[in-house]
Amino acid sequence: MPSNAERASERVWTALDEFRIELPSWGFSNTGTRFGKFVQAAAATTVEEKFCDAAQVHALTGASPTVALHVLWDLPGGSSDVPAIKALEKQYGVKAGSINPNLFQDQEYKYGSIANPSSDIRQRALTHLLDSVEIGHALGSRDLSLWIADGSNYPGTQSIRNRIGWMEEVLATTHAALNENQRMLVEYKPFEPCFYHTDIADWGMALELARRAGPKAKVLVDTGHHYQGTNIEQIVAWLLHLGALGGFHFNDRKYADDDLTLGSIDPYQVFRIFHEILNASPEERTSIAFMIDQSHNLKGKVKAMIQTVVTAQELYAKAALVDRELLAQLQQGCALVEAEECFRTAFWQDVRPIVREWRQARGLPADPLKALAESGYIEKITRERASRNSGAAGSYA
Ligand code: PSV
Ligand code: MN
Repeated sequence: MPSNAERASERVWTALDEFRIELPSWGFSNTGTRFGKFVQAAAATTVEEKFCDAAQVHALTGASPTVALHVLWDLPGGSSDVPAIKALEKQYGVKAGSINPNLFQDQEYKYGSIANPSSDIRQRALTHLLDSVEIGHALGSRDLSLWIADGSNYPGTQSIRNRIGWMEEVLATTHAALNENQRMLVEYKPFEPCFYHTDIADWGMALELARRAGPKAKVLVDTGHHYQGTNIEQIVAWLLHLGALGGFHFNDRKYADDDLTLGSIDPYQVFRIFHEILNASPEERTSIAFMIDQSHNLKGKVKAMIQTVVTAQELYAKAALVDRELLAQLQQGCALVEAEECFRTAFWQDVRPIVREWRQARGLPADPLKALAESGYIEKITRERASRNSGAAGSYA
């Protein structure tokens, strides 16, 4: 009979073997705050460089074989750019992941995209969504990931009700264009860029819109898109219960949508979310898209991405340590302190030695950040890219 420790370690290895987290292409390029941009000499300025950086993260962590693409940032030519992306997939060994339409940056979208009062502008947004479905189909990508930035800034200036109906129409038409292997993920966010009302502000609105669009539409939870104190793991449990959890955009936050490194502020919250996921069946789990949505303004981008993947793996491993059978008994008996201790003991355990062992057994570097530093990759891309990132300040290596 295996001991408790052996069983726990087996659970961790299985969890690490199944854990995959997608990288955001936009996490490798120069991005900033509303007030300015700190340009980094090593930042990617082409989609090829983004694939190259993502491949480096995957080579060192073994957990990130796909890259999320934002259509207008990565495929400005639309479907005609698909062959170039396929060539990059082959060259770098990482695949295109979720396809993210851009419905937020064009001047036409000042008053909204799919919820804009103008039917011409809604049509323009729909055309972009249908092009994005086509791109996803051509790339064999499963998820069309929608973030709708629509909303208003001043009370009384828009009909909230009319806008619901307009969104329903566009989402239903987009859903009808999906092929049998495609899904639509609907992301929500309470505010920003709009500061009075956002058309898809919370998981209830996202869920209802997804349901009305059709069975291939699911909800996407971005951990940075909640009000302070929201119990995100409860939302996750509900969405799992309803078969409506499509995926995550992981990041951490202290105040709003801060794009801080996953687990840097509240690792216990990520652990609690992963615990809910590990309670789900293996089939349910594999249908959940784990994605990182962080864009670092100050940290070196490749380094920050590796740090994030490693943190995610460690927190997933901790959640796998929970003795779920024992916990269920303790919950049933309302043994409050014992149940909480059973849960917390897993969180407090240092899983780094076990994760290191797993990496070595899988032919990966024991310490991916150290391996990055020793590889010379950052120095190489800094040399190659510096001239295109003129004005870069400081050292981010
Ligand atoms: C919006 O804040 C968001 O979370 C959406 O997922 C976008 O795709 C992403 O950030 C772009 O940075
Ligand atoms: Mn997001």
